[in-house]
Amino acid sequence: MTDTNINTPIAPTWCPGCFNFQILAGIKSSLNEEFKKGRSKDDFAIVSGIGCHGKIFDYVNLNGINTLHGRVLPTCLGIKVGNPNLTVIGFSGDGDAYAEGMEHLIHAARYNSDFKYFVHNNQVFALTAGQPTPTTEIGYKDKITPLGVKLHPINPIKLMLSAGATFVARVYADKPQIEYVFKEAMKHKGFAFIEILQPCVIFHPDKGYKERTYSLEEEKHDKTNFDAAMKKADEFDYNLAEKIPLGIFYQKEKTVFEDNFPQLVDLKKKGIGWSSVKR
Ligand SMILES: Cc1ncc(C[n+]2csc(CCOP(=O)(O)OP(=O)(O)O)c2C)c(N)n1
Repeated sequence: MTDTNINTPIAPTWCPGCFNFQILAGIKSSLNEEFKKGRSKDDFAIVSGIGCHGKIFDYVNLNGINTLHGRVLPTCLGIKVGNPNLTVIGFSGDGDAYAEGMEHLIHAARYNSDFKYFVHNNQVFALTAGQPTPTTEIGYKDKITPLGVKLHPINPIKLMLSAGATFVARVYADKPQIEYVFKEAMKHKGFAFIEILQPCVIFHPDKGYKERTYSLEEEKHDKTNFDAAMKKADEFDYNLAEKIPLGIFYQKEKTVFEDNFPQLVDLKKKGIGWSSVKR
């Protein structure tokens, strides 16, 4: 019988009310939807970094690697190159993705390897008690920044668009939004960058963001239009903003990294690593 039980006996140690619970619930139900299509646990590998987000690795019973801080993307790439038939999913925090792992992020967009990458962006290094990250808003104060953050945050959506990413999305840490974007990302052949706006109930609670969000899909945003995507990315600069667009900013087809290597194309044809379903 195909093993599809992704629960683990480990009790989550996230804070009560942490929005990582929403992300976990969305990821689990999305994986269960994949299993209904006949796929099994052997078809997936997950990678997480170091931080509160990284604990997701302990709560989803799939193979993978809880890797070094900032090294989720090269680990995903390594797994994908080792077996291109695996569906590889990476999880990072904003510190993990945009500070320690920044150099990998740009190249991941450029490589377009066929894996999915979720960034739990709570705008702080949460596990180490709330230090500012590259997406913390100006004025944020903590013990190591008593005068407040002075630097302007980076804009990861614009960065990913500029670096050539083929799937660029942002959602809020709500289970249904995770399910929506997971489904869309799974359909995409190539690197999928998904930023999740994730309030940290202790160090960076929602600063009125949720009520300012709106859906790009409902606004009939053309996700094939690069210039329109850039314009939408500009609407929220990670400081206080009028409106925060959510959904898929941009999507396009481009050669997948693995398809540049005949030996990997051959492995794909043989379908090694798929327990039940061939693509
Ligand atoms: C190379 C390295 N630098 C720093 C640390 C210390 N460290 C552990 S967790 C963490 C914060 C992680 O923040 P983020 O990636 O935003 O994840 P979050 O805890 O917010 O989910 C840091 C700085 C480390 N483990 N390794």
